[in-house]
Amino acid sequence: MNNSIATIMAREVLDSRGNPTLEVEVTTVGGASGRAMVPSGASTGIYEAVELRDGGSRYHGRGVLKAISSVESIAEKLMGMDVGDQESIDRLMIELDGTQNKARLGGNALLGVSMASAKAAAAAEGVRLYEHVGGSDAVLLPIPFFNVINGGQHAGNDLDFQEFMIAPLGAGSFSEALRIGSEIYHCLKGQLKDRHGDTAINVGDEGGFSPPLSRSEEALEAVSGAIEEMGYGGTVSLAMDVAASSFYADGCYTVAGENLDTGEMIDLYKGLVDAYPLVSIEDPLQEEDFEGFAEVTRRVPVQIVGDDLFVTTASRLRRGIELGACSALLWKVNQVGTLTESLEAADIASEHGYRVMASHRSGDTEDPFVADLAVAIGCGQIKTGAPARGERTAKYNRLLRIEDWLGERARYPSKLFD
Ligand code: 2PG
Ligand code: MG
Repeated sequence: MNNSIATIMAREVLDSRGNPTLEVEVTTVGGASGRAMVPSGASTGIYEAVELRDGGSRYHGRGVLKAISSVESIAEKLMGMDVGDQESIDRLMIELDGTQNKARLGGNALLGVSMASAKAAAAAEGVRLYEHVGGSDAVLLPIPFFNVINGGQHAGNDLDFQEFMIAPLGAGSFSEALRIGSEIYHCLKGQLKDRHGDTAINVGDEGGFSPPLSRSEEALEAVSGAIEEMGYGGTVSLAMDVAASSFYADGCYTVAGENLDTGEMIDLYKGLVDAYPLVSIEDPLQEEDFEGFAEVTRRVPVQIVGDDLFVTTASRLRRGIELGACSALLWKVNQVGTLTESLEAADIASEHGYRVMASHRSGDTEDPFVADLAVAIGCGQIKTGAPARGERTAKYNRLLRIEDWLGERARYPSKLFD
């Protein structure tokens, strides 16, 4: 079959928040095709690849017609390349862009082409995306971290911390983990409604509830209550994404109305880790504070995940590794812009004993590519929102399918946190 790229086209579609985003389709001369949709963050790190948006009044300035033009100019250069040569495709796009942060062509344009090419290559080979990227070793399903209470920039309540997650570490399989997550989610819904009234079960951007709480202890208490009621005490652990840059200014963090310095934030985390079965805390401090992250990693005995700190970028990750900042990388392909660069970051992390947690974005789409990629890199952890709302369940349902397809070869990493 002729796997040369024949066409690349892009269109503007909507993401889960109702904002425009890019969809890209790549076809080969031999007739294979791949289509990918680009997700979009809200609590974006300042060092992330730039999302090219149009400005002006159309779609409140969020249109992506400029990014479509970028795809058109990229397309001219990629014509005839072998769709299976991901690295050459990605490197050529990086060169064409020529900036540090993809500001000229747009990280969204590059990601759309990169992922659509990967899918077309999988189709050309007659395999699924996880097999194409991960090969026959790709058998490890990830532990799902379900974001069941939303706060921060993802919800309209007073919680400063962004995500309160449940992780069924003690499940025997991915499908069992998903069932447990769903049962707890619905139990939590009932409890929040009973305690705080009907509006407490409104949901935030990632499908988690957005109850009228303001302190992280209250959120952790609520989630623990649902875990207990369902009898999953020994099976399910807790995790948070603090997204601390979103409430940091001028040297202090404003948490539940109080101003805290870095030392007080670390004390707060130590207290929470003592009181609740937390296993993972993401972005506990603001995105510039590598030294502070190293101190949290030394003093707080749970997995410390770098998201806005690392932005899935090799150079920032290497700096963190040198300083001992974090013990895990949050892995978002669109933060860096191409599949090749994100795979490189995941490799660096693993080589240095850092764990990797694959992640969706708060503005996501029905494209489940992150589910395949999590299995492909065998990272053993994924966060992709609540076990509810179509753009979130698209990923979890895809993982169910992958588990089925793998059959007896499928593995679930229940020992990852032992
Ligand atoms: C995060 C993400 C995803 P956003 O901070 O980890 O949960 O949010 O996509 O808004 O950056
Ligand atoms: Mg985050």
